[in-house]
Amino acid sequence: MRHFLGQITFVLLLLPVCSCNSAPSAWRAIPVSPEDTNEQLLLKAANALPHPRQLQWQQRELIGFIHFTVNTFTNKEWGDGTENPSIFNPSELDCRQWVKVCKEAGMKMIILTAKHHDGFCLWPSKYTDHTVAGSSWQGGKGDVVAELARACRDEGLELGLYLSPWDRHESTYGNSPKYNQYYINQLEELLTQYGPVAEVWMDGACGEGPNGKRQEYDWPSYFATVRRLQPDAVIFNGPDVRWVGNEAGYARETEWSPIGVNALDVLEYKINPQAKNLGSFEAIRKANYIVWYPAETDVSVRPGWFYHPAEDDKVKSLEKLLDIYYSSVGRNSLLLLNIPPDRRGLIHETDAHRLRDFGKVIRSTFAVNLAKGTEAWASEQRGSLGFHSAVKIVDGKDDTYWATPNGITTATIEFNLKQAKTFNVIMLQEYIAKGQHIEQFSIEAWLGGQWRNITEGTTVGYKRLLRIEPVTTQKVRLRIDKSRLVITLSNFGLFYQKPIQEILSQ
Ligand code: FUL
Repeated sequence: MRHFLGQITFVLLLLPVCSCNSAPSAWRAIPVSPEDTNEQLLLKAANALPHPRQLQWQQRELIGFIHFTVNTFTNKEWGDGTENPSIFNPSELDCRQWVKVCKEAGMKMIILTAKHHDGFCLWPSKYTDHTVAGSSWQGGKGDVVAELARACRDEGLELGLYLSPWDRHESTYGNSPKYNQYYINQLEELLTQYGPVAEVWMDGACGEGPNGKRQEYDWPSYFATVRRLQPDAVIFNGPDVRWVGNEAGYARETEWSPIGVNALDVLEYKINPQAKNLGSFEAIRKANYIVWYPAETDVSVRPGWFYHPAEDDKVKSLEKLLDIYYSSVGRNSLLLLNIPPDRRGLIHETDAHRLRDFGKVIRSTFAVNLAKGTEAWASEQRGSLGFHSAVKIVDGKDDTYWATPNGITTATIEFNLKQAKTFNVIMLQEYIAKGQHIEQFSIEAWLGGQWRNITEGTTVGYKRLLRIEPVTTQKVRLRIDKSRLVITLSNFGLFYQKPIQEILSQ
């Protein structure tokens, strides 16, 4: 994922909003003014809210990425578009095996490279002959997108599609209006023939066409096509979801979803996805608008995005995958983990095994929340009827939450676990339907007759996970030391991750 453009969809209460009617959807952003006081600015950031489709996307947490094309057969990472389609010939392609592997890992969706930069289409697009129809696989009658869509539907997974705008085969590439129409035609095929599509992945890579001209992508029309045909789909590198800024699998320690941007017109609207902090006070002070723009973290289980036999012994270790999970899902991001099928059209045994183990460890770790149903007292709570009391964060429900009254931005909650319990993973979740607010928190345990700090962090957002050395205690205290406008939390969790070998031997 490289060059980056994006824009935002938004819902906002009580504050001035900029609604851009020419944009592909109900699309709102909060204008920032140089006259805003610091308090006004933070209030604006606190009032940035996710669109329902962004909320739904975030709740998927972990999704699978499948890179598969002619590169799998030429052993390349980027094909140049001159490949003969006949080389695409997986001997045992089985999308049900991909789905099984992804499900065992705990994934909720699979995104397939329907077309990568080489321009080869995994479905029989009628706009080019550079497709599976020209391949030897299934005598040219096959359709990988259809097979995966069916397998996902049968197993209850959602489908996402990657359609690379950069196309090194198509002769109209570089002839901007013609190629834009070609790209839209292909989007239309993919978004009308395969049932619901939950995410459209638009890579920002852009090279020169055969005429030596650079292609000017018509992003607004691309986005409008997705909205028209699949209104519930999120667009990656578009209005809904941003790239986290690296391909290593790590979100920032401080990862905000409300961020500052400088322009809303998609052709001008640029953020630096690698910037250290996009949502800090300093970042939004410099911006022209504040928008809800959450991060997706993409990484491959192998060094490459595509399958290469030489990487069979370079599949990431279970410990590394767990570290990535805690540093992406556990840092207010969504993890998009790539598992490339091999030349048989199957996910290699090593990768499949690793993902099964990964799923086992995650399921085992989060099976029992030791804080669930415990006694909890908050120093502050909104209202007197108990709708937002402290127990709401240990009731095991995602749609109930503890909140402080407006303007109360520090608070503590004390939990009595009734008997000493041992935990080494802590989870916090803000109720992000109401925004992302927490800037600093710490956790204390009652140890040796006094409160001792056991860990601390900055942002929380949809989910924050912290791994610590095992602590055994009966009482835990959560301190929210700094927040914007108000505090909300929907869940608090204490978990114990057993030694990995113990989990795997069960
Ligand atoms: C990049 C592409 O160039 C890579 O090949 C891969 O698809 C990655 C996910 O995005 O921009």
